[in-house]
Amino acid sequence: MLPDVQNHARAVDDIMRFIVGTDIVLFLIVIGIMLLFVFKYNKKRHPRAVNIHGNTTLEVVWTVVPVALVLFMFYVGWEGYIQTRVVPKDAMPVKVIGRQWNWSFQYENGKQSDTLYLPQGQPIKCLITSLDVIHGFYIPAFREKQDALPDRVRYMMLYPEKLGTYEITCSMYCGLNHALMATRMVVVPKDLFTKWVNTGVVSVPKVESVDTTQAKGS
Ligand SMILES: [Cu+2]
Repeated sequence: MLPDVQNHARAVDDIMRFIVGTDIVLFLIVIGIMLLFVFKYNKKRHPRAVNIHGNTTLEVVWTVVPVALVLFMFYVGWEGYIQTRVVPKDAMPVKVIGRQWNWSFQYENGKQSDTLYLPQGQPIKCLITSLDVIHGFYIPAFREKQDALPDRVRYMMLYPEKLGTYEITCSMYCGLNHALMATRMVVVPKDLFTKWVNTGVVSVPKVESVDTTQAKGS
């Protein structure tokens, strides 16, 4: 199955929830034990402090548990990351050009656009660069971000599985009008896209739903 953008976004969200959830649980355990010890070992109950030397079980537990947690976080994060790095053979290249202060897109046949129109279900390899300073090509709904560097080309994979309009912004402060450096990505049916990219005369219909932050499963 094509690793669609919903899957990738879900992978990012899942690992985020797992990390925050683990943090909350660990925080509560640490604070809980601290409060318990304040109560249990106060001066009234234990007037004389006693030193404890070595506890192998405890040391094994506090080494193995965090290592397992961190490895698991890495594994899930890596799995999500690799989805965005592997380039399928049928990926369609689209040049993404950042400049102060707008984005433009160039397709295989040379057609240019300031809105990123993409065919649904087609893996897209964005080839990202900049004409001046460093910008950041960022699509929040897809949970994907890649720096646009002058004189260099970086790539980013997109799997637009769901029709809709998505926000594109610049994530790297790049000067006076950085905040205005935004455009849209519009995912349209494949046949409409083919007509648009080849003739340019077919107007792509405005897609109703504006999905700026969420990439919900279909
Ligand atoms: Cu910018």
